[in-house]
This record gives sequence, C-alpha cells and structure tokens, in this order.
Amino acid sequence: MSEIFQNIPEIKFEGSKSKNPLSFKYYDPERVVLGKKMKDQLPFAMAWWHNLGANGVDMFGRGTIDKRFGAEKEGTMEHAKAKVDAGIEFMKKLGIKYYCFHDVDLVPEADDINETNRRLDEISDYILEKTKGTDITCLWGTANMFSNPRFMNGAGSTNDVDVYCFAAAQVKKALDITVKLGGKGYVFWGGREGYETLLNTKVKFEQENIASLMKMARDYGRSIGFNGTFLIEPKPKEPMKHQYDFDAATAIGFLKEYGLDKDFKMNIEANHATLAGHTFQHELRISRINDMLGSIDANQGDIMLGWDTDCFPSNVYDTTLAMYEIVKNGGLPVGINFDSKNRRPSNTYEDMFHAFILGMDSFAFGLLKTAEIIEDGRLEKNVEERYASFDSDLGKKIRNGEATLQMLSDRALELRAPKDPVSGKQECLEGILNNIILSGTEN
Ligand code: XUL
Ligand code: CO
Repeated sequence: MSEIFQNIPEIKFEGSKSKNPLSFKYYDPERVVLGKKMKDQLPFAMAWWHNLGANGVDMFGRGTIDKRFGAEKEGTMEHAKAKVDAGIEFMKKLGIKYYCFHDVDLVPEADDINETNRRLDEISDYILEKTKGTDITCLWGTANMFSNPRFMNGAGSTNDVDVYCFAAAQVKKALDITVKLGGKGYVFWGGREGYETLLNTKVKFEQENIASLMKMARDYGRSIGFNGTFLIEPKPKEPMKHQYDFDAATAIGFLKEYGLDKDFKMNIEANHATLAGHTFQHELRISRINDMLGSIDANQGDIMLGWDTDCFPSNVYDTTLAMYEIVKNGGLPVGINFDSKNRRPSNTYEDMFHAFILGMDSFAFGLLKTAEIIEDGRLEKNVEERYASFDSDLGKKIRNGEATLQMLSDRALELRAPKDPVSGKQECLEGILNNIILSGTEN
C-alpha cells in the first residue's frame, strides 16, 4: 500500500523547547504521570467523520479539503477503503490507538438499507484485516440518525412508527459493527431528538419512546456480547431548537427515570457544554459526582461564534480543569475522542497532523498540571478547610441525616446572630492555578 501522508514522519516527543511543528511538546507517551504512563492516562481517539470525512464545507461554500486519499471519486466503496487506509496510517504516525465512527462515516449510504448493511459488513472486514497485528481498535460506535431526511421529525422521538423502525435497524447494525470492531462504548447523540415547536409535539410520548429504543438497544447489545458502556452525549440545541438531552444533569435524570442508569454513562463534549451555558468542567463534575462520567468528546468552541464550531482544543486552562475531573474520576471507562475538525482554510494533510498535535499536547499538558495541582495540594486543602465547620458534632449529625429542624433552630437561636462570613478566596485560588499552569513541565 502506498503512503498517503507523504513527507509526514512519525510524530515524536521532542519537549517544550523544540521548534519542530511536527513534534509533541508535552505528550510523551512513555512518561509516567500519577503512577501511569501518559498513553494509558490519555486514551486518544480519532473521529472518523471529522478527520477522514469533513472537507471544510460550510453553509456558504463547498469543500476546501481534498479527502479522497487517492480514490477516484467520493461516495464509493473504493473511497470508503481509501479512508480506512488513510485513517490507519494517520493513527500510526501519531501513536493514536482508537477511532470512533457513525455507520455512514464508514460507507456511503445506499437507498436500500439492506445494501448499506452489506457495505458495513464489507468495510468492517476490511478494517479488521488492515488493523490486524496493530494495537488500533474501536473506541465507540454510533448510528447517524440525524442526516438522512427520514429523520427530520426525529429518530427515537419520531411521530412515524416506520421511521422508528429504521432508527432501530440502524442502532442494531451499528451495535453489531461496534462489537465486531471491539468497541468499548456505544453512543447515542440525539441530534434530532427534540422539537422545533411545542405546537405539534407530545414531549412525554417522545421521551418514553427514546427510552424504549435505548432499552431495546441495551438488551440487544448485551445479548450479542457487548460488555462496554452505553453513552448519552448531551447537547442542548443545534440542529434542533431544543434537544431533550440538554445537559448532563438532564440526561442523568432521564436515565434514572427510565431505569437505564446502570448501563449508560455520559459522553461529555466541551463545545456542547458551552452551548448549554456551562463550562466543560461543570459538565464533567456533574457527571463524575453521579458516577456517570464515561467518555469525552474533546474540542472547544469559539467565544466569538455562538455555535458548535468543534475547534481543536488549545485552551490549556480548560484542558487542565478537564483532566483534573477525569483523574478524580479514576480515569475514563471509555476514552478521549477528538470530535474536532480543522478550520476550513486549514486545507492540507499536514494541517490534519498539526490539529491532532495541538489537541494531544493540550490534554497532555492538562494531565501534567493536574498532577501538579494534586501534589501541590493548596487548592484541595482550601476546599477541605472551607467546609471544616461540618466536622463539628452538629455538622456530622446533618451529614448523617440525624439532625432535626428543631435541633438546628435551637442552635441558631442560641447563637442569636451569625458569625462574620468567611472569604471564598476566589482570586487567591485563581492566582494559585495560574502559578501552577505557568510553571514548567519538565521532569
Ligand atoms: C454533534 C456531535 C456528534 C456526536 C456523535 O454535535 O458531537 O458528532 O459526537 O453523533
Ligand atoms: Co460529539
């Protein structure tokens, strides 16, 4: 097989002083951080759709990036196979072990779903053959239930029972392929699961149907040997005006309501968090404290643009705070998928590598700084001290559920007036964080 990314070498760690753009400055796969190798702390994945599919097309113009990878025409099985070849070479050169896919990222969708399924069998055989003897494998799979016009009124939330069956058929096949490719997760992102107007919508009816589809998927998945994690990827809007999986708190409540919380966790995407008016760290924290943090889609928005720009992550404050939550979670059961795409004017193959180097280095930097935050101890000590009043007998009774309103009221009346409130020290803590982030990263 001929080389597709010619003139791009294997990307190596060269350290923060290196001026070579095709090198890692912080991601040093073998370096041990917090007792584990970086490559094990950071299970990076490539999103098939953005990296091998997205060609820079936007609402105002056609593509700028040639992603045929040597195939004659797009939308053919020859092209689907060229994407596999390109993807594997790309992952090898960057040292990335995992990939994520939608069914229709892998093959062009046919008019007849039977033919699409046949193509999926063929391409998954091809992927297995080409990844044999490598450590490259699937992180998670999903079904695209938002692009095809049949899903314009929703997939699990559709008003049309036949469309519901097509959604089920796609989920079933995508689960088959995920299991075949060794995937650790299966994702539901509800791009069309929401509404444009309440004037025509039965919200409860639609939510019950989404839950039923997820239950059927869980039962089918477990029956074919899928032992991994089912995931919901919350997003508040775009493409719909309102999406039911608005944010982590909403999605977790939904899973609990329908008894799905033992099999499902969250796949938190940074840019979806910001669209919901939250920070990435907020969504990770809410998931973590509910034991629901499963995986992340790494990217970032642009504060000048209000939509899902899927930029590669470069903000090291955000990656540090994200890695802090991930480390406190004991890692991720699934992994870190770069659901990020090159900007439209970044139209060369080399730009694809620069983008991943940026993202991988930003997360590696975040991991190194997380280790420092923990070893330094000032931030965590402050949090413990802030709640120290609850170490009192009365505080313990409140925490244990042994307190009564009468007891607490008696205490307040005895105090007559509260003590002066104690500072939250926000600026001091932000200074400490700056101090840690701006110090070096060398061993
Ligand atoms: C869309 C999005 C999807 C999901 C998978 O905003 O993030 O690509 O990650 O369907
Ligand atoms: Co995503």
